[in-house]
Amino acid sequence: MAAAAAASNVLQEVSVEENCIPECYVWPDELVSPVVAHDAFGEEEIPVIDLGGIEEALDHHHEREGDRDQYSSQYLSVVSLLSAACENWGFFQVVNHGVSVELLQRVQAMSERFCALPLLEKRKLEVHLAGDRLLGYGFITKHAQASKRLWSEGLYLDISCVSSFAKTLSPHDPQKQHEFCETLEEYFRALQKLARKITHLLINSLGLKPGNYDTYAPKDPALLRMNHYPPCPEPSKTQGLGAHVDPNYFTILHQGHVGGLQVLKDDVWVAVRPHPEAFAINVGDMLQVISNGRYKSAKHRAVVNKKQDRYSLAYFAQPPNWDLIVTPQELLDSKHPPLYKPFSWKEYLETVFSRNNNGTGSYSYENLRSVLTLVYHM
Ligand SMILES: O=C(O)CCC(=O)C(=O)O
Repeated sequence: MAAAAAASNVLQEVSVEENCIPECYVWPDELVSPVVAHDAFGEEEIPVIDLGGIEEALDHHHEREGDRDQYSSQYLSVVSLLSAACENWGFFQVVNHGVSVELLQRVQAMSERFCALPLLEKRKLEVHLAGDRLLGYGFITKHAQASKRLWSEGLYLDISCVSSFAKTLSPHDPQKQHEFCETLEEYFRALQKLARKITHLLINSLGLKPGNYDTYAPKDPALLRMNHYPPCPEPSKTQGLGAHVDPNYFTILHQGHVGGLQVLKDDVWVAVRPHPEAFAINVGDMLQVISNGRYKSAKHRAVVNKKQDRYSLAYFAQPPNWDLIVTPQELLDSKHPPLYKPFSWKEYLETVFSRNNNGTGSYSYENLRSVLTLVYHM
């Protein structure tokens, strides 16, 4: 009963019966199976990489021009762990990443406060298309098959819309506006810094010239999505977020203390153990292209549970600002011919959106997972 009450409070559009979920949330068996519980952690886990102690190497990165003898063994060991994780998993967790626990707690608390608002309040930020991105609040339908809905709600935002969102939510309360802006802007800045660290490590791990960092820097502003997965009376019948790959460069996810993130590895769903002080990072399609398929854009999903609300924050680092996304020449030779046709980021997003829409307003799971392979593979 507690679960049902909480769910109806958040997924306010539907009235949830005591022990079952409405039909519109029940996904076809083949799209939820095999079901793996949110806390079914196995022996195999995604690699956890400690970023502590590599600041100095990162600060002087540009001076080293790829001369590996000049890096500490600690730095080189981080680079090789990251490279193996991106090749084998497309996913890894990082600890000692430089983002303070206090800030993580503040953003998490703000996300909880936002989700607890009445639906009408949240809908003041109704989701809309702004250039190449969605911004605002909505029930995410992106991954839904046919008319099936996801057991989640989300707020998309970037640093440029934070202050207008704050004014819309609390028009008569400057203090609340200030808190909202300060917390989120600080989070964006901290994550931008972390994204830069990760980019440096990626460049080095791929064997690209570190002096060219600016060429590979993610384009700002990044997109953030706050996800909320309310407790669900029948978690095995629905999905928080269906299986998908991320189209962007790479994603930095904070998942609080409740499990739910699962990664597909060798056709097996692996539950990612939550670590409130860590970030989970995954390769997106654009990094797969830049690495010429060496790094895998990993399929992942979010499952829900009966008892606990789950919150996550996904920071989507955008690809570098190139006219065409292509594998750099440095990584190509006769043994490594380019695997992907050149395309622009704008074109890629349009292809993803149009192929997934099917002209019906609903999205196809099959198409969603294979745009890179089906359309852009040589
Ligand atoms: O909440 C999670 O664990 C996954 C989030 C995610 O995959 C996304 O926002 O695209």
